[in-house]
Amino acid sequence: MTLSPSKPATASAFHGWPGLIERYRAYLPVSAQTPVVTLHEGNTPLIPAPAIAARIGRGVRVWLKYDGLNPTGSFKDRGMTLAISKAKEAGAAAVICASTGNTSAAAAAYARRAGLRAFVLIPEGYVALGKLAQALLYGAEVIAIRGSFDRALAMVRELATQYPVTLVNSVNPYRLEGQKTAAFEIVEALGDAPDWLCIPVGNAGNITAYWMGFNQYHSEGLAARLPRMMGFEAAGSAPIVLGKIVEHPETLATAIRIGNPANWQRALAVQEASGGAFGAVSDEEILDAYRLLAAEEGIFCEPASAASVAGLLKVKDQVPAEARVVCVLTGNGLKDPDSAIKHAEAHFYQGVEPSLAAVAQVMGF
Ligand code: AN7
Repeated sequence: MTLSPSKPATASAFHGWPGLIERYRAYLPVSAQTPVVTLHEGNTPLIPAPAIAARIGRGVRVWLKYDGLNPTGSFKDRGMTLAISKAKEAGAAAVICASTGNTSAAAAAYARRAGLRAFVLIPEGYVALGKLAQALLYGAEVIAIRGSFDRALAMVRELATQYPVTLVNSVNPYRLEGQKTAAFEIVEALGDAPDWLCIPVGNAGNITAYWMGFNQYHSEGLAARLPRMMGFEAAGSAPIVLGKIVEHPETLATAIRIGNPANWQRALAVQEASGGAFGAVSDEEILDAYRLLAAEEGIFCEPASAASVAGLLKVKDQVPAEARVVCVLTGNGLKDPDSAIKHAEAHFYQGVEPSLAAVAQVMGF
């Protein structure tokens, strides 16, 4: 077998994935003047999930949109490539966000790549280790407040009106414009929209963005149908399900430990328009899905992401026979090593003698 000779490595000969803005330029609010700040995010795999499908039965097929494979390990990169490109185009010198962790990592990476300062406000003690590590190393200016994410978001909204900093939370419309591209990729992979889209909900930006994306492809004639949008909150942080602000949200899924979602009204509009529903999943249900995904599907996501699968399994009897279901896995499991080590039902034998006999004994031989 012969290999074809490699092409010269000039810029014009680049045939790799160009990142979201170049790929979906026709559907995004960019012009030739927009400086494209990209880490070649997007193009994440849609992976079949036979073990989850088997738990539902009745010919239901399930896929996982593994957005934890983005450059900073979460779906936030999709929104941040556009939000930072537009901030740079507008001449901003600094950006700011509140974050439960992933937004801060993405904002830091893209802002620093663009040469901008990145300020991030985080709830002290409630950001997973990997996310904090990223924000620090990417060079964000990290401000941990003795308060909740909701308080941090209220503060950055105010700070962005008083100081020369651009807000890059999901109230920035470019964030959702970028994030809608995940729906485009799903339609391209399946040849149409799925019947159900299951997704974790915190600020409800992503569920809003997916719905925008599915609708845009539908109106362009690129998708024949629209999915039911199924959003899942953590039970201890479930304001949309409860219909009221949660003052002291609690869940081990710290990414979605949010009591007053920024996109609450939009989320209700998505539910109504799609014939969808919101549900709450307990931390125990989240952990069961988290372990199932890793140990039976081979996919390591963070706890908040597993809420989509936990939610699907909770309402599995409502899934129509033969339906095609996509669960969104929003963040990589490596973000939160503490949760993995604490909650794995692992076979972990420590202090074993370095002899064949001792190891064989542990192996059960
Ligand atoms: C892994 O990083 O809000 O419903 O500040 O990190 O669009 O808020 C993260 C949210 C789901 C919820 N999964 O998405 C932040 C932040 C993961 C997340 C969500 C988040 P939205």
